Amino acid sequence: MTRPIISPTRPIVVLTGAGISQESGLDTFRCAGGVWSKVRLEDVATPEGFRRDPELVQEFYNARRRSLTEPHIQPNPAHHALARLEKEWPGGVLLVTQNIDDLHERAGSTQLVHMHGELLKVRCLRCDDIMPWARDVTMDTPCPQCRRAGGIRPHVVWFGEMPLEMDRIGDALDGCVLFVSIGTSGHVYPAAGFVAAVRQRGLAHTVELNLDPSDGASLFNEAQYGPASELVPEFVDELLTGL
Ligand code: BV8
Repeated sequence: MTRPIISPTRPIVVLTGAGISQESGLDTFRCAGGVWSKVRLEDVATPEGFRRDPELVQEFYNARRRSLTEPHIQPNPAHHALARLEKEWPGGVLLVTQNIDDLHERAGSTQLVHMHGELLKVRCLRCDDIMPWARDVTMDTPCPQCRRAGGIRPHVVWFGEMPLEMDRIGDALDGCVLFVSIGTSGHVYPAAGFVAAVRQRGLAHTVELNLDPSDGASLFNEAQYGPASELVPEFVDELLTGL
């Protein structure tokens, strides 16, 4: 399908998944050797798993927090291209990420929703405080706010929990003229349902940029397959050249 003229005065919504961070050195979930091939998501990414063995879950996120804060883990050209798009697209860009890493922020994106939470934050179940956290957590770690131990958990959305800022995301999907899905398998809902919601309104052009076709590939008007660090900068260049 040829791409229609995208009015630069109208907003864009971008959805990203683990694939955009893969070339930065972070594992994806469902590719060969991915996170879910090493540990059962039921054990480490559900409230039931946390109740059953909280220290196992804390260590799963401690290991990912330690990896993310290693110096060689840096934003890649795809993250930087999206930060540039936000700066230069007159109609505004909302970046909705399923990722819990901070690579979009570090690349300069600010209009950003972490719908599955953030690895570098924790939440206290005793006082509901949400705080930045880059160190290890155990069930003995006291909350700096209420001083009580045993209540600190990753500020991450597990399976069966409601993703964050869904109203803001829904409003953005309703008003966008371009929806771009990058680096996601389209396997996890409700994120995987966003493209269908946008198509239903019939006012936006939908694009998939991925290493290979996602579960929802047939729902996109346009698709390009290859590494995000190559596809995303080219795609953003094309959008901005037309301004
Ligand atoms: C909820 C935790 C409801 C943080 C994650 C229908 C409707 C609603 C819900 C459901 C539904 N059907 C089923 C459900 C339940 C469930 C679900 O979707 N299950 C799946 C398994 C079928 N959904 C939920 O439970 C959600 N909650 O719906 O709540 C509710 C209602 C009322 C009240 C309470 C609750 C919660 C979902 C969030 C779960 N948490 N993670 C963490 O530990 O990270 S999700 C997990 O998968 C990851 O966080 C990740 O964000 C997410 C999606 O994975 P992807 O990012 O797509 O990664 P993946 O590896 O799968 O794919 C990578 C892609 O990149 C590949 O396509 C690959 O080709 C590509 N790629 C690789 N390298 C590159 C590349 N592309 C470009 N360049 C490269 N270099």
